[in-house]
Amino acid sequence: MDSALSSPPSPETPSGSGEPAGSMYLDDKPQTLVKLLVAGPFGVGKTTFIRSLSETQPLHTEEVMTRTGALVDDLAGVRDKTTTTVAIDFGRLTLPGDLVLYMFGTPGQRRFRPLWQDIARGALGALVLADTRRLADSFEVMDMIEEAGLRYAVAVNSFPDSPQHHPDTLRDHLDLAPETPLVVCDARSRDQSADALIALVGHVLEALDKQQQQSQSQQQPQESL
Ligand SMILES: Nc1nc2c(ncn2[C@@H]2O[C@H](COP(=O)(O)OP(=O)(O)O)[C@@H](O)[C@H]2O)c(=O)[nH]1
Ligand SMILES: [Mg+2]
Repeated sequence: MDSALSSPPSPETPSGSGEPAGSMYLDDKPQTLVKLLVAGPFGVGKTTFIRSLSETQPLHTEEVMTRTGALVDDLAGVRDKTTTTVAIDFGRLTLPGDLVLYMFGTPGQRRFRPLWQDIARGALGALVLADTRRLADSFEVMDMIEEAGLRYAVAVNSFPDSPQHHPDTLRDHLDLAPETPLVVCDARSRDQSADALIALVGHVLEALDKQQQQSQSQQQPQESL
């Protein structure tokens, strides 16, 4: 799988040095650019996921969590977390076939809803991260995604003390439509994260294909008049 992906930036590559560093710059050839969201509740692994996959130095705005923040952001199951995402993560991944994915990590907290709606504009789909210790925490962001009419896939992140469930049980709990992909991954693993994102991209492309076929078959009778 890894060979299918372009390499992540080498740790020695200075960011912002002005040099064309590895795959930092896109080729001049025609490419399809796709905007995707990586969404989910606080501490579920969004920043980790984008860091694992991005071929460019990922951008992220994250703040050291204050005592006040600890009261607002639910720390259940994420006790060791000392930072909180107050805005977005951003990364880029090029897939074979010149598909360039722009990944936007979006906050799952209710108070960031207006920001979420702005970031969601123009996105083709979303990967929802979930943790089996607190699956319900992903419902809110799934609702926002459905309201926005975005296709999505769910990636259940494996944490050491997360209970494991059969995929059918997880689908049931999350109330997923049969066509919505569900994968289990460790966001720290590049390969597993790539598989999750590829499941989403496949799902989104298939849906777009169907839409295109439908609109073509609706247009055909009119054209023959
Ligand atoms: N075991 C395990 N730890 C993870 C995974 N994803 C993230 N983490 C850890 O969980 C913590 C929170 O992750 P982070 O990416 O900051 O969450 P975010 O708030 O959704 O951006 C970090 O300490 C990560 O190293 C995973 O899939 N498995
Ligand atoms: Mg984060």
